[in-house]
Amino acid sequence: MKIIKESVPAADGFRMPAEFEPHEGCIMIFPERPDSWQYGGYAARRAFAAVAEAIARSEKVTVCAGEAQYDNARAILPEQIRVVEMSSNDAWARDYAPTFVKNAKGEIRGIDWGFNAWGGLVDGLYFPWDKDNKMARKLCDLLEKDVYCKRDFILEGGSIHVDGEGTGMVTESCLLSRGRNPQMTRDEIEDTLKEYLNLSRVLWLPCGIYGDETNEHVDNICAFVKPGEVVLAWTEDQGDPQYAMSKACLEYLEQVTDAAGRQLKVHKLPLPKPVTMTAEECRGLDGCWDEPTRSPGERLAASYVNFYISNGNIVMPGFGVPEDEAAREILQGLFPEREVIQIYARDILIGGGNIHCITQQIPV
Ligand code: KQY
Repeated sequence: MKIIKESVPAADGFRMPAEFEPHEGCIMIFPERPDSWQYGGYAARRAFAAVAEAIARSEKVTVCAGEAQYDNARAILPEQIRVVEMSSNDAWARDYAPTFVKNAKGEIRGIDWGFNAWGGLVDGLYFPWDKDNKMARKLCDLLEKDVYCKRDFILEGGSIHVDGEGTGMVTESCLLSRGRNPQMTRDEIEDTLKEYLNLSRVLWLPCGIYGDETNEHVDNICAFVKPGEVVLAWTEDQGDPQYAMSKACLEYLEQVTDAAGRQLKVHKLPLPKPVTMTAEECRGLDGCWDEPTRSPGERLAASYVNFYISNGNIVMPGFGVPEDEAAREILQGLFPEREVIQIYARDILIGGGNIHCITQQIPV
């Protein structure tokens, strides 16, 4: 594995493909930390395993497991899933597995961004994050891909979406947050995204999902379903603080064009009614000195937009609520060629993200 520091992907002819382009496979990490996952992570591991199994129906899945969970992972995951022992601080593959870029010859390289647990010592979510920060390079080594070193720029994979045709999408609340790259201007951040992902236009949504502790990653509020079309998390409840947030995003999306000059078609994807932590769930979480914890009644950042596009399926969350079915039908209509698989994902949501956050695609 070569570590590339002297050039950038766009200059070398590499671009980040859209998630709906073909995949070689998907990377996941097995959850275990007891302050993120209730009751020692038992239910979370079952939910992750269901996601891995659904994705493995149409692409190769690699699950990284720490030493303590390796045997369990190997025992409960189907045999076609590759399990490798790799240490991490938590289980958010989207955010610290490599972002992959591809050139016209079909060569794939990784990008190793800096990771500081969603805001470092300003408003990060745990300390330390050193093992997570090494995963991108370790995975590129495992997959025999050269890797661009961009550790001086803090970025998580969940904070970017691309259409594969030169358009990127981020949120201002996240990319301009004080805990990430406060020394950079908005233009400098945008130029970095353009150079590394090979974009000609970056769309800056103002915000994301209410209460999303990542400073509102884009992957929880809005996603491309094809070039020129997005799904946006939506609520009609004007009494919900999310209403103004989704409306601000809609108004922004209605007045921009993408890299190809298209006006975006926006599909609204209704959110579930607020999903909140129970006292029983809170009792199941270990504490972590000086770090935020959950409290009974706390609203979680539940959104159906946090789905994964695999080669053959859409793997989306369900929350065991009546709104699940309408959301499934909308996504099925938007992706007629891929069967939608809905997985009960409350135990992933409790950790602070969802199915998109725990997966990272490797393009073909
Ligand atoms: O990408 C994500 N949504 C990760 C959230 C991490 C939360 C840590 N508890």
